Amino acid sequence: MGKRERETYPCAVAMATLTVLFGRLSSDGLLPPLTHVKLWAIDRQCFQTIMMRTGLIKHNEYMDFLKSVPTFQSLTEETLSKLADVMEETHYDDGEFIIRQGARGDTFFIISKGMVNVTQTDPSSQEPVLLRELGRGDWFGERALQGEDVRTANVVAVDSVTCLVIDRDSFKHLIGGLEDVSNKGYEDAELKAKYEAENAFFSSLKLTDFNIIDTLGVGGFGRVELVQLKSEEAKTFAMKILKKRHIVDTRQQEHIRAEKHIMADAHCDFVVRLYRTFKDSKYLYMLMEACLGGELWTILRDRGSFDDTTTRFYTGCVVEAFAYLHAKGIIYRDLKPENLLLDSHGYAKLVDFGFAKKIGYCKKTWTFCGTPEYVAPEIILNKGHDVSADYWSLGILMYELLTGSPPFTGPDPMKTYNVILRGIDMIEFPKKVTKNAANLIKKLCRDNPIERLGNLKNGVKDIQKHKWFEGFNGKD
Ligand code: 6J7
Repeated sequence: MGKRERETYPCAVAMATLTVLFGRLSSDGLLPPLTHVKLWAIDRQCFQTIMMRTGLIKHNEYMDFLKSVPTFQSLTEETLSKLADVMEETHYDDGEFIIRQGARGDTFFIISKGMVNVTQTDPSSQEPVLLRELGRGDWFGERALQGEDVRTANVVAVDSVTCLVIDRDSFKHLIGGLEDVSNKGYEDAELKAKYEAENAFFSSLKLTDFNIIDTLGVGGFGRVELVQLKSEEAKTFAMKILKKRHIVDTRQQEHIRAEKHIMADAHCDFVVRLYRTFKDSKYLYMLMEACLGGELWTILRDRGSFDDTTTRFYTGCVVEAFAYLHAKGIIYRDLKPENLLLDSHGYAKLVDFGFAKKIGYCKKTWTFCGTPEYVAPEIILNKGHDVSADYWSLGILMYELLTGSPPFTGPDPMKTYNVILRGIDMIEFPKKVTKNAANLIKKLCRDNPIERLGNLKNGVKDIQKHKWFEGFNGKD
């Protein structure tokens, strides 16, 4: 009987139209009714069913959302379910303070919609300094729960914002112990101030403040010059000079814009810094960090291939760069030895962000891009791709560094794509590729993106903890 009722639930919502004469109470008795009122009434059982269903739908929504946030992907279903039970959805309007620096705090927040600005009051000027912007999937408020109850920064809603709020007890029992949460390191205010001072310095410069010392490279896009500051000759940079005409002819406007925004915002030791851009009537100029070790590609070409240790070192640099970019919701999409520059200490850094895109967490994108030999099967098949396409290309890079050429090649891109679609298991690995290296490459180059290492529940840590990286400390 109960089951039948549940099955026919939408029709069984027993509603009745009632016409009621309401009386109004006053201190000295019942007043005459204001108007005739028409009501829809729902009986207790239907009401409870609706409430239960709504609750279940919300619960599932929260579970799906939590699963999409990298930090919480290591939690068990049971813990996620408990979290979804205790979370309270709270809405904030544009400009509203969600957290105020110095106030006492008892709650932890996960953003499910909108953006917030995190600011901190500068001790000297007492002005708020913008530390960072956070969006959907980001979280905050852990510091007061770990330390002395006091909020260490302001968090202010930009537009309308929805947060899922968790109380202190649930935070402590369910997520406080997560490594990401307990060891969250921030680009602290000091570093932020350093970048701001740096920005102010570079903003004050003009093109005429530089001398050209040498040409680092020339291509169809334009050229890259090694430049120095006239006022401080020890300060050298790489100035990429792009022909505006070429950008328009090759429809690169969007790519250049993405490159500029993503690189300018990337403060990672494994990503080439972009300090500022200039323009004149003919050219765009990108003032970048000079990496005088040149392209990894040139060294690979001269040496033929690298040994296990060298490959591990360069691969480790790329893993760090990807960990940084992916944590910001950015996919890179153009990994290859040509796009890795070596700095004066020999570290490899990613450059050329023309195909990079901010997609956010657990979102996909569909633009076909990349270098044929490095393109993941889901890109070829136009199934939509995400950060896992970068991990595919990491496997290809490892193979190319170890052997001198990528595993999937053909006389033209179409043939290369056909070979890629046959899969990594069709490739015979040369003997010099060690068992552990081959194992990692195969795990990175799984056809199915959801089975790829780097894209599983422990994220990039699975790669860093793989046997091939054992004993690697980034200084070999
Ligand atoms: Br997000 C974020 N970035 C920072 C930062 O650079 N410094 C500090 N102190 N806090 C930062 N936050 C978050 C962090 O979760 O802002 C929250 C303010 O409240 C802070 O936790 P809280 O001190 O509880």
